[in-house]
Amino acid sequence: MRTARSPQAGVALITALLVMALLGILGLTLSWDNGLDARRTYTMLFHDEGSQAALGAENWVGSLLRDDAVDTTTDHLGEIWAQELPVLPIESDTIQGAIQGGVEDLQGRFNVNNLVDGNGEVDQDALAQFERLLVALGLDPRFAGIAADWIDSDQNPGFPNGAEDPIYTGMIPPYRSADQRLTSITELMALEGMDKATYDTLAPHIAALPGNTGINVNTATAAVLQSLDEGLSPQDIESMIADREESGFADFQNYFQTLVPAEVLDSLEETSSFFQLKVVVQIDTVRITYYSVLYREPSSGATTPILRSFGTI
Ligand SMILES: [Ca+2]
Ligand SMILES: [Ca+2]
Repeated sequence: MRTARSPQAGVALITALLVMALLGILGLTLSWDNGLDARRTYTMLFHDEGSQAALGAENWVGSLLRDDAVDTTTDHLGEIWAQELPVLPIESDTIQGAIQGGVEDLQGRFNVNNLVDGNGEVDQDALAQFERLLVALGLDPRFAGIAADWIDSDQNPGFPNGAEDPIYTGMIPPYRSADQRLTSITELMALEGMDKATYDTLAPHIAALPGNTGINVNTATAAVLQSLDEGLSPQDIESMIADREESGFADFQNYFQTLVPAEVLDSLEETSSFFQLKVVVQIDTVRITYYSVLYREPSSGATTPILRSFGTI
């Protein structure tokens, strides 16, 4: 004889199934959270390891530059420090990755802080040189006057090209000019009329170094060489670059004597004190880009980082 199942048995079965389902979801959530936690921890660990590797590379480049100062009397693009660092593997029991990078001579560029003298007043020779650099790069030369106003200590707009606070405070959002030397060339993005394309074209040829600095003709970019005098033709620049190849100019003062005015000749050098290191470290999926401006003391060669940044200069 068949007996009817009790309704309580059905409820118990459904409850048991529900409990199983909930336990399943709970288990899945826990393992998902656990996976995320582990990933987060690894990322933090790899970021930390990557930063340490970048600082290690900075230290190594510092000793490379110090040795160079002790061993050589000039700085040129044929030297060891100027070569791109090959991709080096980072290998340990727990970490697999790679590190690569390079050093650039910042005195091969135009120092925008040369636009003002020690009193914060515009240096007319530097202003004219910056205009020539902009023209050499196919850019609007009026940015030279606008940059000079941004850096000079007064609030008198330069003529015909300039911009002081009345221009910037009228913008949305409003801001004010720096009226002091730059620590980063990225500040030029704030100049009146500046756009990304102009900035990107200009950036590889300029630097923001402390105080007034000379230009190293052995490492100067073609556009910076072109900016030394308006009489220089593109052919002159081609021959200059050919003549300095491998070991720099044999006698740069003699070479440039007839090519540039005396005040420009005075600002030329064949050694450098400011370098920019760029290091890229990749560990697992973590990628770190590290920039460091290095100052090398001329006599001892002791090299010190003066500005460090992650991600962008
Ligand atoms: Ca050297
Ligand atoms: Ca000003």
